[in-house]
Amino acid sequence: MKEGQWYPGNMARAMNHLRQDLKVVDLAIELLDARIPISSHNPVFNSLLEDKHRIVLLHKADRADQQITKRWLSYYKAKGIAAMPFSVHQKNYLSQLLSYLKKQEHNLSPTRIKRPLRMIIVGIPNVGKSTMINFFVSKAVTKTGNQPGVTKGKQWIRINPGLELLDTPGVLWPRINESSSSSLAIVGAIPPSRIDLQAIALKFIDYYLDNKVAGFLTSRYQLTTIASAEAMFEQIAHTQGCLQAEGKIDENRTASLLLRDFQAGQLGRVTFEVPPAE
Ligand SMILES: Nc1nc2c(ncn2[C@@H]2O[C@H](COP(=O)(O)OP(=O)(O)OP(=O)(O)O)[C@@H](O)[C@H]2O)c(=O)[nH]1
Ligand SMILES: [Mg+2]
Repeated sequence: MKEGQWYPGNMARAMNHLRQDLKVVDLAIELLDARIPISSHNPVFNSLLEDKHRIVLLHKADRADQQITKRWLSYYKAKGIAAMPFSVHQKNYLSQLLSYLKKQEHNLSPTRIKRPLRMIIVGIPNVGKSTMINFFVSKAVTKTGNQPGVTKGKQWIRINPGLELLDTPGVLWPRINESSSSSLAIVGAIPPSRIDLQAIALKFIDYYLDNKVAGFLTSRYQLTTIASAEAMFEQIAHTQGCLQAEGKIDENRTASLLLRDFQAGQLGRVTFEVPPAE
């Protein structure tokens, strides 16, 4: 995959719109994927959100390794960045966020007279921005889906008379390095049509091997041994019947199956990126 290959014009336009929208909001919530907090952070946000009160949510925490999420929270705390875990499958995370917002209300925009607090939700494609907003209001007010690029334009949602949220399209940045692009592909932020599926699937198995969680793969796919990524990939093709007529393995089908199972939460709670050493 070439660097920057999937930075289409519509994303550049979305980024320009974000710049405009930021002028009218009091607070920005950046949704990161709790499994890849490094690769899911859009570096452009650093300058874009510089003057904004920012909260980082480690979203899809229900899919991440709990111990590593705790380490990430300590990391942000040490850096003075407000960060919380989040998941639409755990109500207590929402209460935690709401009570944090309540505490902040008075500090934010003291000049704000009798108008709702305005909050923008930003993040990479498919990280769960629209779903998170629906969870907030307990109904489907925004369109969601397990593919990047579902939200096409901005949408304001009134949560209550005191709070409005702005849903935005997911944005990536122009030159993503190779390691981040694999991570982004694994969690589904980059569409499969734009990636070398098999190469990503092998990297994915390597992650499991490096992080000593390959047991999730052996039990799901009835594998007999933990071996190299290539050997495991081949075994998975066989046990899952991803074969072509002459008995050759169907690499694309095997790779798609792996990524689909991972994205459906069938391959355990795994975090691929740990906080940088202090
Ligand atoms: N496991 C899990 N899945 C989630 C969570 N939140 C969202 N999802 C799933 O993530 C996928 C993407 O959700 P969306 O809300 O459409 O993502 P988005 O960030 O709005 O995506 P774009 O509009 O394309 O930028 C959907 O399949 C959701 O069901 C969560 O907390 N946990
Ligand atoms: Mg969306």
